[in-house]
Formats: sequence, C-alpha cells, structure tokens
Amino acid sequence: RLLPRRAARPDPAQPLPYCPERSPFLGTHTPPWLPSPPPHVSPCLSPHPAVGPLTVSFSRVPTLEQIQAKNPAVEEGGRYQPSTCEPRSRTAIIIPHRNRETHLGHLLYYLHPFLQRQQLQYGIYVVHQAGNSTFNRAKLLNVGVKEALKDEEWDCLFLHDVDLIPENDHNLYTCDPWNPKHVSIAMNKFGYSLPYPQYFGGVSALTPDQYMKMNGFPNEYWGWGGEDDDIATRVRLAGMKIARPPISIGHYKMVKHKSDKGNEENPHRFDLLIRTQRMWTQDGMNSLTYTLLAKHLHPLYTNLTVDIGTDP
Ligand code: UDH
Repeated sequence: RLLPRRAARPDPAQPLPYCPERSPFLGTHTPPWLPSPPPHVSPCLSPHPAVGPLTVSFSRVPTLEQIQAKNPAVEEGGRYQPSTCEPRSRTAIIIPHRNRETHLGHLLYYLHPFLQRQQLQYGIYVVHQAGNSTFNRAKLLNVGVKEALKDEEWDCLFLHDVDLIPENDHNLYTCDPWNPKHVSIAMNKFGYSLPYPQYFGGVSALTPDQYMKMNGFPNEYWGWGGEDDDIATRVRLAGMKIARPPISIGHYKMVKHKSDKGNEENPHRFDLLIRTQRMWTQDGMNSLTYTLLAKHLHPLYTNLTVDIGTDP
C-alpha cells in the first residue's frame, strides 16, 4: 500500500458528508461500501461541479508541467482523493502504453480535472510494454489490474486506451455493481454510435470481482485486433451482460493516429476467437506471467514498465 486509503478525518466522531451532489444526471446511488446516508447529512458540494458536454481539442500538446500546475491536489503516482467528503468510488485507471507520449499528455490534461469533478478517489496507472516485440494490449491490462490491486482495494477498474478522451463529465468513472460496463460507446471515429452491438473496445469498467469472474482478459492476442471481441464473449460466458451508459453521455474523441510499428493486424485473431469458449478459463489472470522491470511514481501517474514476453 503506497498511501493510506483515506486522509485522517478532522473529527472522527462526525461522519463526512457524502460525495457528490445528488443531481439527476449523477444519480443517487450510494456507493456499495457505505451505509445509506442518514437524512441529516448534507451532500458534499464539489467546488468544480460536473458540467456535462466538454470541448476537447488537440491543437496544442500540454506539457506535463502545465498539467501538474493545473492539478495541485494530485499526489505522487497520479493519486487523488476528495479532502472533504467520502468519494463516490475508488477507481483505478489502467492505460496500456508504448510510444504514445503525445496521446498520454492529451489524456492526462483532460482526465485529471474530469475525475476530480466527479469527486472520485482515483489512481492512474500507465502500463508500459518494454522492448520492441509485438504489442499486447489485453495482457498489459491484466498486468495493470494485478499491480493496481496490490496498492489499494479499488472498487472499480477502468481499462482505458490512451487515445480516447471523454467528452462529457456526466459519464461517471464508476462501475456498474452487477455487470461489466462498456463505456466508450459513442466515439467520433464511428460517428458517435456503436460500430456493432457486441463492441467492447476502447474504455471499459469492471469491479475486481467481475474481472476475476471472467478470468480477466486474454493473454494470447499479440498485435492489433480480436482481444476486445474475446473479452465481450468472456462477459457472456461468465454469466454476465454488457452494461452501458446512455449513448448521449458515452462520447469520446479519439486522437487521430496511424497504425503503430509493432502492433500490426494479428493474422491469428479469428482462429483465437473460435477458441474463446474453450480457452477463457485457462488463459487469463490465472495464467498471467510477466516481469515488473520498474515502478515509478510520476507526479501525474504511476508508471509500470513490464516485460510481458514475446509473440510465440
Ligand atoms: N497502444 C500503444 N502503443 C502502440 C499500440 C497500442 O500505446 O504501439 C495502446 C494505446 O493505449 C491505444 C490502444 O493500445 O489506444 C489500442 O491501440 P490502437 O489505438 O492502435 O487501436 P485502435 O483500434 O486503432 O483504436 C485503430 C486505428 C489504427 C490506425 C488505422 C490506420 N489505417
């Protein structure tokens, strides 16, 4: 554990007010780890309430120093918790990464204030694949989950592509208590609609229990494509459904980019997808192997550099 889960309360006899404002957009759901608020407890008003639709622009790349200056309450490792009230959720953001520093700058610039407006306790983890071997998004996410859960009992795991910026802060970075949630359901790249009904790529959110129930994500998809469809199938095979926010709220803007060197289309993805039903209980968190090469607490995120092996 890097940090205490919560800051010391000013007066332990007095309950903290509950975050956040109970607006119809933000919902009245009481976080599962807290008892129902007693009627006399006033809601915790954020100094910067959520505003709904956001304007996202990539015309200038912010420096990490500029982002730090705008987010003075963010602590080492990219951690934050509201100081005056119980957070709505303790959410870990896990980002698979290699050679996308510009995209990371855009995401951190928008995401830190976004999460603070939602009055979350959060931590941002960047899982960096070491070396030049073929990229493996899903395996990096498994590593991120395993490492993040060593730090904190997170309520919610957000698996987040680095190039997707949320465009509406009523899109809560909390988990659905019953089902894995696909969150990036309306991306500009797909005309702000789902490309196909079972689509599960981009940004998704699972409680640790949901993640373990489906044995996490597959480790065997090297290169671009297929792993998100495997994950959608796992949700069903593990007896769950895909939850989604309203389409008007799950808007994302993608930073435009070309295909990455080392992440070429995976020619085996269709063969692998045929085997999901047989393989999901054997390939996942229970078969995950990797070497953590470095863990660095950057002021805006925790960087995990990992050796995840190579495409066999
Ligand atoms: N990622 C990296 N580095 C890489 C490859 C992938 O960090 O070299 C991560 C990153 O978080 C990214 C995610 O993996 O957001 C998914 O990869 P992607 O962005 O390549 O996947 P997507 O399906 O790409 O979004 C679609 C467009 C590819 C360009 C097509 C040009 N014709």
